[in-house]
Amino acid sequence: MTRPERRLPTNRELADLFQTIADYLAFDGATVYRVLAYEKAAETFREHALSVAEMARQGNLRSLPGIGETTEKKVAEYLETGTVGLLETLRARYPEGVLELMRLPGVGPKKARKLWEALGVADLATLEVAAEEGRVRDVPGMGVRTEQNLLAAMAARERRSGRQLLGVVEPQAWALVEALRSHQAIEATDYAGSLRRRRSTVRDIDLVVASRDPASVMAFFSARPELASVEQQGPTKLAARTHTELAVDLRVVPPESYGNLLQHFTGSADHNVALRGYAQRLGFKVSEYNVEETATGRRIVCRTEAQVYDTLGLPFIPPELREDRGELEAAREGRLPQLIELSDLRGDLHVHSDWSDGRATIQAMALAARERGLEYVCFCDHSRSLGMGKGLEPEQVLEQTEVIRHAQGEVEGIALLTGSEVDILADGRIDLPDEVLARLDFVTASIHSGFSQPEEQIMKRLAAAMENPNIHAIGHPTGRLLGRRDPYHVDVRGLVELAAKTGTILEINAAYHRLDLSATNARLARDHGVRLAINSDAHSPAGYDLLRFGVGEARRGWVEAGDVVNTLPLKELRSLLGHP
Ligand code: DGT
Ligand code: CA
Ligand code: ZN
Repeated sequence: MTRPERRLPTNRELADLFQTIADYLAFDGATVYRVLAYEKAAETFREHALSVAEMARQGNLRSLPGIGETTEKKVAEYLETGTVGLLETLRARYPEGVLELMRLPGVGPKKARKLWEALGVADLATLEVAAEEGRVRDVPGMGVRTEQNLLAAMAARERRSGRQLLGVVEPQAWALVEALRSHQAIEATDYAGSLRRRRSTVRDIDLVVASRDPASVMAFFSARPELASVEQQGPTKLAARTHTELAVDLRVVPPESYGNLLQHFTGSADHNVALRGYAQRLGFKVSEYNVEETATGRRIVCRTEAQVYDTLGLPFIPPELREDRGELEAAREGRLPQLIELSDLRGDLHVHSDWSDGRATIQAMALAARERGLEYVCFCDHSRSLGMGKGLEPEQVLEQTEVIRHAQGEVEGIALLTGSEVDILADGRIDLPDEVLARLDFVTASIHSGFSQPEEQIMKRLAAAMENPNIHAIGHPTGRLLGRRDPYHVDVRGLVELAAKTGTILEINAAYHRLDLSATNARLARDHGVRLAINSDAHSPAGYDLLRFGVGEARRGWVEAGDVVNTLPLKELRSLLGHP
């Protein structure tokens, strides 16, 4: 963010600078002695009570313990030029993201370097993909164990990193956007960043605004009651924090370059880097302000994002795809997916009622589904092992199917399907007898216990369910709870292959603390020809609102309507399920 002119760097800023140099040197293979010197300086700076920059200006830096001539020179260089040549050299050599790798427990400079060299892993995001795809285990000296430890460490880090759930942040972002839209000097405004890309967790709210009167926008926004504090404010930029501890960044530009700003701040950083590289090869320079034709210096400002891509000869790339996972190539070759939309969903195949742990009656859930424009809904209440007397015994399941048929007689305009979310027990048995399952329209099987079992046992359980001809789908297939619980030990590739072989549907559970399958796993599944279902797992009428999160996650996984069974008209769905 904007830093007031001529402000001296804080001690923390200098400490971070020296720590970064130390980390880079370690990654580069420098001597321990050299790395330690920078680390020691960082530590000293961080803890010193008076301004280190001020001391440096007065020539007193070497009075600090452990600070020698080299450090003194580097600080002077930074004060004078705003950077350090050594650091710039290292930055040119390695992406900064490799340093994140070294901060994972169990990953030192050597391992990080190996991951970078062998797999091109450049940051945590690419490491996560590599580990999820099972490529880390093939690096010499690493194995399945290492791969799992890395995934666990990344999940733990995500929990601590202050990222918040999309579903928690989105309503707050909407409230701010709506407030801005009510301001007469604002011509356009959106949230950008990871929120617009529909990442399941986000770090902050990035807001972009088109206006010819930034001063009045700033005055208006900084006084919003949602903001607990305004941390930095310039003529067109503002950084604030909400009462819920969310950071908010706001940027204002004139309407004619709104497309450039929106594109830039939607990111991801990886997508932007790739796009800039691509543009450069075409003779253009893309920035947050314009697209510049390098040869002529002509600057093209874009009112819309589509114009930014169009200037580069590309079709519009939906925000959910902008992660540098092949979207640029696909765009160039005219094979971007036709991503699924919320309106493509015709039904919901996983909702609960007050027969198990839901809070509303069958009738209420049916009417609410109809209100959302759905054509069918399937009641998948829990089987008996749910406990607390809430799961259904076999005879209750049959009784419920009668009640659903009766309810159907009283509700028009929506088809009510009978189903169950049956437990896959710890020993692989299914919690309801086959003759009961066979009488239901649609059966989802889920794991709700025995999460810490070894992979072999988990896979046996999943296989037992998928091979059962009465079971149509696996619910929340990896069991992850964002920020709270890692997936059970599931071999996702094996799961996907078996789903393809047995024709089992895999669910994208739309609850925003689940989003399971994840985008990466959903993409893997669709690439294997596995059919998906996007289900709300609603426990109340409001629960249908969750579907949009499932659709967002699916879009991030390149999923098209044709991959998702609950986009089918009921008749086609029924014949797919083997109940013509
Ligand atoms: P987050 O906040 O961690 O959930 O993820 P983002 O993607 O919202 O990241 P954020 O808020 O740091 O930055 C918003 C966007 O600004 C980002 O998606 C792309 C752009 N951006 C930020 N830093 C850089 C950068 O170093 N290079 C480029 N090319 N773009 C950047
Ligand atoms: Ca952000
Ligand atoms: Zn469940």
